[in-house]
Amino acid sequence: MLLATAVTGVVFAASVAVIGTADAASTLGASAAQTGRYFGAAIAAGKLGDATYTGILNREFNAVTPENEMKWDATEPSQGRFTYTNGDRILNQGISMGAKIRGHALLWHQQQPSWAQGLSGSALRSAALNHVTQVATHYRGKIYAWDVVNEAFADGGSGARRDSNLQRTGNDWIEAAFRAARAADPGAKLCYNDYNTDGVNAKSTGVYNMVKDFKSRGVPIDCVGFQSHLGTSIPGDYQSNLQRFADLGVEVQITELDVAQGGNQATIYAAVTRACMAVSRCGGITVWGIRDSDSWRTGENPLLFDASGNKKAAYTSVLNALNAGGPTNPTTPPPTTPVTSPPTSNPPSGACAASVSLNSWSGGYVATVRVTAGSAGVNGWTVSLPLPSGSALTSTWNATNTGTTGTVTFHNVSYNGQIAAGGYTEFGFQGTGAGPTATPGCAAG
Ligand code: G2I
Repeated sequence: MLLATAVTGVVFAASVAVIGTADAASTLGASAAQTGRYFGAAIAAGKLGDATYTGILNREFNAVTPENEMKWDATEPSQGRFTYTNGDRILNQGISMGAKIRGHALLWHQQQPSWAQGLSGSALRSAALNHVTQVATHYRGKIYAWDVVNEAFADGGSGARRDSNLQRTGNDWIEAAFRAARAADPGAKLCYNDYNTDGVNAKSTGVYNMVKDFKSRGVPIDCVGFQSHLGTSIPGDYQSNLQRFADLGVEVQITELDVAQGGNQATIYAAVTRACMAVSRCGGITVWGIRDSDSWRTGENPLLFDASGNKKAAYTSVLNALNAGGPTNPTTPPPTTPVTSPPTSNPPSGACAASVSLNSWSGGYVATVRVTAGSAGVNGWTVSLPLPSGSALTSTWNATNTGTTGTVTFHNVSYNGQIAAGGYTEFGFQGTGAGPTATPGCAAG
């Protein structure tokens, strides 16, 4: 049986001339790596002291996702105050393993801090984009792929967006988030992630249409995550659904795999793995926890290791499917747009100076403005900046703006008006058309 599988793999590899080696590896990560893929797990900072847990983690996986630690409620518990302690624990665990780190999740209607739940309209839009910018900047250069937006589509047959406070800020909130994420970390792949999109259905088609639209308009999206929280069956068109997204030019990833324990668990795990292996643009698979006892699906025993850390039948079926090989993942890095950093001049005492960094694309830009205090520090500041003709400001974070075209002025918000002598703060805005090229004026007070 094993021999027959190996022979089939060789014939297949030879016929398509992109080779996934059929040499057997003995761990999930090493086996996935043979075809340029990763095999990851969602992990919890609170469990990193558990030797059985970290033993399996270090041995088996070459990617990690924070189960909760990089979510909005964890990273910005009060507005403008960012806490990265637990997120950094996950990051450092991943770095110590040489693993890819999937960031999860910048914007989601769940697990929002209560202050954000209480916002709406432009205040929420600005807060959300600021959150994306700040968190993606903190982890800049370290994240393989970000779930920029999670679960924004409705269940059922509508194929429409889910109602949420974020959706009520305007249908363009998702593309604004992707643009802000690209500006903050041009090296991370930017993903849209959802559940119940694992086969061809109204919901996955809604996502498909959004991705197609984004690709046609140059909105920066690199990948789509299929959570794959599965019950006792797998959609018959699971692989063809992955393929139709891949054909749009995005990487596809299985991001939160777990499967109810029942007669079919090992078979379903193998089918998911084979589907990813068969789609060259499928970058990898992440299971949502390590042992059954670590799962959010209490009592369903949906993972690859039992509560004692022993490998289950599902583990073996996944490993065999990985070792059977498949077309190699091309692992293309996302396109990056250069960020220009103009020189900052030293402002005089009691005054301030401002400089702009731009990240532009065809039809729009994100600007980051640095406000630097002179040798006396400032208590309050106003920046004025002429926008080129045809440019219009669409959102601002960490400042309030007056006007959206022509010369726009920006004033500090409550938490960033005071800047110590020689120190600086930054605010940002997004606009349509060409970005500003003039040097901004800055007035203190
Ligand atoms: O719900 C399963 C997953 C669906 N897709 C997005 C994922 O981010 C989501 O993960 C789960 C975590 O596995 C749970 O651990 O998201 C839940 C929140 O919606 C997480 O549960 C929360 C509990 O609700 C909190 O009470 C608890 O404080 O976990 C927190 C940390 O343990």
